[in-house]
Amino acid sequence: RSSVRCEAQAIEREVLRERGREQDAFSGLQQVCAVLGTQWGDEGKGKLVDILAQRFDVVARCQGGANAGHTIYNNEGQKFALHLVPSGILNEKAVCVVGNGVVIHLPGFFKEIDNLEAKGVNCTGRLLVSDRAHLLFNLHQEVDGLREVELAGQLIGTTKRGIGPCYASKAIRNGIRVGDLRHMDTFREKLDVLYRDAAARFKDFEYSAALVDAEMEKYYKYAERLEPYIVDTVDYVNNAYAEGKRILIEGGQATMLDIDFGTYPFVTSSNPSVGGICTGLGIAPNRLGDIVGVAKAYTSRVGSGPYPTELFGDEGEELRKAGFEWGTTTGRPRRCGWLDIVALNFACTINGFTAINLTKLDVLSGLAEVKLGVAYRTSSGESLRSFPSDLSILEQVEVEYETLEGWKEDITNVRSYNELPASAQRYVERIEELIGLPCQYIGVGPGRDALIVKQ
Ligand code: 2SA
Ligand code: GDP
Ligand code: MG
Repeated sequence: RSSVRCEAQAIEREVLRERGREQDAFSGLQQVCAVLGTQWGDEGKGKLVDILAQRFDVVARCQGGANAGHTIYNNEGQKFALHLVPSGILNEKAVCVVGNGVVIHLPGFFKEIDNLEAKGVNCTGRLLVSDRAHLLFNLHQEVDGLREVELAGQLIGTTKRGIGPCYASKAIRNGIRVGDLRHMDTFREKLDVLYRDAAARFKDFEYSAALVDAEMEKYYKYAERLEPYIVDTVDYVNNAYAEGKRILIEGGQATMLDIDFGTYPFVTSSNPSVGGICTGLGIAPNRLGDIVGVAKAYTSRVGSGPYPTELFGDEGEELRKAGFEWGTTTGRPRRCGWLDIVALNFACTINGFTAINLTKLDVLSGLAEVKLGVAYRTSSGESLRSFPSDLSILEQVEVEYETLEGWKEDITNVRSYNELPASAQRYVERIEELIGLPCQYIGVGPGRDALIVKQ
């Protein structure tokens, strides 16, 4: 039976691929495609998802929450900063799914919907929320802030959106899920447990019955408003798959911020790497087709934690300004540095990328030289083959760089690979050699059309 099913799936893939090839350069993509961050976030995942969404029926988020900030532009150049709503929302035909692995702050979610609708983007009937997703309350955000105060000099530099505390509630099995909004008779009791836990842990956390009551008042209304959005998304997504619909998955954050594989503890509290798709959406691993890793042509990081190829002073500032590297959610300046091949190779190993989207290549224009961090050396001179888990080693590694010639030309209007300056092509091809994967998509500007598809 399973071999018949495999055969049917292979035929289906071939049919879809063929159908796709007739349409455009992107449609060689398989039925299920994921777009994941390879570095420390903000690689430009949102832009690729927005572009690809035009060729997909379902666009789904599987992890993280409103810590994500995905900036996209419509054809008129109007800007949208999305946090919980998937970046497929501008494409009217796509149904957007917020999967079970996402943590949802309802006031923020409704505000995002209201803002979108005010800009003429219809969300009704095309935005679905998993009944299994966990609710993130204001109290989680408050606890996030209190934890950071406590960590003082060693703070994580979180977005203070309550992400860690909400996933902690989930893991400790105190969490309240979207589906619980259908049982308001027991909701107050559950919410009260969360409040009491926070109050027992933090002396500055304010707790009273009146505060819980006030929150309950809001949640009665939220429950009513959310009802039309709530579905069993595991069932929905898998049915869509069975009907041959095309599914695009949008990662939030990135592999180096993964709670298991990132620079722990300076990480987020979810799995932004490939495993998070299976646990956060209920899609089986053998259904994943293309897995596109999004890598900025340099690197950035917002928040604390080791960052071997970081540039300081004027050099870092120059990249920040050229790439407009300020947080989409918090407005914080992002730390900037050279592309880190050791970290990128690590992300390739973990995620099994089928292709890379190299973004913001245009930002490097005008530099006399560009550098690639190709290896790490420890203080004892040992060359490291893999990204170290030990932060005390990582903090002290010396990075070996390869220096390549830069290019002066503005490349923002280039749309075909052959028209890129020769040294920009050499930069891309050297990256491909070092990671053993094609940079199939190359970003040369923030707009939808500013993308080179390498044939
Ligand atoms: P959190 O809030 O618990 O997830 O923070 C933990 C670490 O994860 C980092 N993190 C991010 N890094 C880059 N971009 C993110 N999204 C926003 C954006 C960030 C912003 O798109 O710009 O606006 O500041 C994001 N979300 C989480 C965070 O910096 C911590 O290092
Ligand atoms: P995400 O979190 O990975 O979706 O990335 P963000 O949206 O937080 O940050 C990426 C920023 O770079 C956004 O402001 C995008 O509009 C912008 N961007 C994306 N791709 C490109 C590109 O190829 N060139 C330039 N100059 N900007 C880009
Ligand atoms: Mg971002």
